[in-house]
Amino acid sequence: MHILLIAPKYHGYTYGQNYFFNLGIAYISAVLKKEGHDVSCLNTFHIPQVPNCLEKSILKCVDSRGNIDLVGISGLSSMYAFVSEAVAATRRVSPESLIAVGGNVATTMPESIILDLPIDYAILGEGELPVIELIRALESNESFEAIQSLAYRHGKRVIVNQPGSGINELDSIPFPDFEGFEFGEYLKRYCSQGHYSYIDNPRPMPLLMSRSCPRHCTFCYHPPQHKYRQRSVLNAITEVDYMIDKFNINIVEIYDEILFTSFNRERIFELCAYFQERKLLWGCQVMVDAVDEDILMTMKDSGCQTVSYGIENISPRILKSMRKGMSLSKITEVLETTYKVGLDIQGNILFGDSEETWESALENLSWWLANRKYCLNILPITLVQNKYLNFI
Ligand code: B12
Ligand code: SF4
Repeated sequence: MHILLIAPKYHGYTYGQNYFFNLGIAYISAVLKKEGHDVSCLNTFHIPQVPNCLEKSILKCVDSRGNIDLVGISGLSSMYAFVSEAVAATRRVSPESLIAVGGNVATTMPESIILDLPIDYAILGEGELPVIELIRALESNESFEAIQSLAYRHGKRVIVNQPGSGINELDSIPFPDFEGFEFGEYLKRYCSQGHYSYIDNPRPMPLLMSRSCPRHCTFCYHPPQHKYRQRSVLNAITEVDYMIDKFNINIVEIYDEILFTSFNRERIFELCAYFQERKLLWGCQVMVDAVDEDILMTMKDSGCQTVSYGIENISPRILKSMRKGMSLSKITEVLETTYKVGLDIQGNILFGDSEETWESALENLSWWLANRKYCLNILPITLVQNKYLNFI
């Protein structure tokens, strides 16, 4: 089957800037190529901003292939406008192509996206298995009934099948298709800009070591049926070794929501030893209760530059309401230690929890002001349409 995959650019992106590589659709491309499909990829971050640029780029892909059977578009909920534009452009230049939308924009609102946009399918949650099964069903003219995590039109109705649980064995998934989405072009943007000013010729790669999260903070979205799963360290470092050989990468940006937890810390020591040996710089996100001074020093010595913490609030009442499972004393202890060890800190203070009061908001602001040295962001919580939040 001839497939075109479209990686979205996020709102506010200016052509030429560096950006965060879209791993999700690169994983989809890798499994489709492994299955023997003919896959074209369009990385919309690389499209110059000229009139009708998206449509012209899609047309170019369609023309170069003769025809495209299925167009797959990815997006977060915040990228709805982009997805809508990409769907309209696809319908104009290739009216016969089937269109499937994946990513959180589809996962969180499958019915509305199918009813509102002229698309054929929405893929919910992790897309590797459902997209392969969808294509098999299309090729053999079979029904879609048994395909988990698929939503589709049926007359005027939308059928949303049972959600699947994702892939259990993460090591079995092929490495993301970096080349397909012009990874060399992605790297060029980092070399010409000051994002990693402390290093000559920065060449970062994104890496995903786990999927989902063992926690259930109220404001954070995960498809409920996806459990927390981890790749083996060996599998992940094999991917990094490949990227060093292929693209000479020297920075690893770990996209995991939490790289390790208080119950699997041994991984971090293994990983640190590897980063140190390969002289790589790296950064990650963790919860404050997973680290201590020993771990932070090992991380620093191994090339870690930045640790991003899920802090979110300092009021015990709001932390409880958010289900963060953290205490202010642990937060302050870990921030102080991280600062002392010399790691850059990232983190947010969120406003707008359902229990928020003027008093708690002011309490947070005063704390934030008194702790400006940690450079934490202050952000509102944004609500999106999400029926799955009911599960919490
Ligand atoms: C890295 C990251 C970013 C990067 C950009 C990522 C990118 N280029 O896509 C940056 C830092 C820019 C970012 C920004 C934001 N992010 Co963010 N981010 C992540 C993070 C940590 C990892 C993303 C990732 O690589 N996941 C791993 C891949 C494998 O999963 P995936 O992308 O979902 O892809 C799978 C499926 O969705 C599906 N799929 C995806 N695309 C397609 C396409 C097709 C055709 C098919 C069939 C299937 C398919 O299959 C993929 C493989 O299984 C996730 C959390 C997470 N672990 O997912 C949050 C997450 C995606 N972010 C989130 C949010 C809220 C934001 C912000 C809105 C935050 C803010 N308030 O500013 C902004 C939005 C930016 C914008 N302007 O639109 C939410 C999204 C919620 C939602 N409903 O969309 C998440 C899920 C965090 C959370 N748990 O709440 N983010
Ligand atoms: S905020 Fe962080 S710890 Fe909480 S559920 Fe989301 S990823 Fe997990």
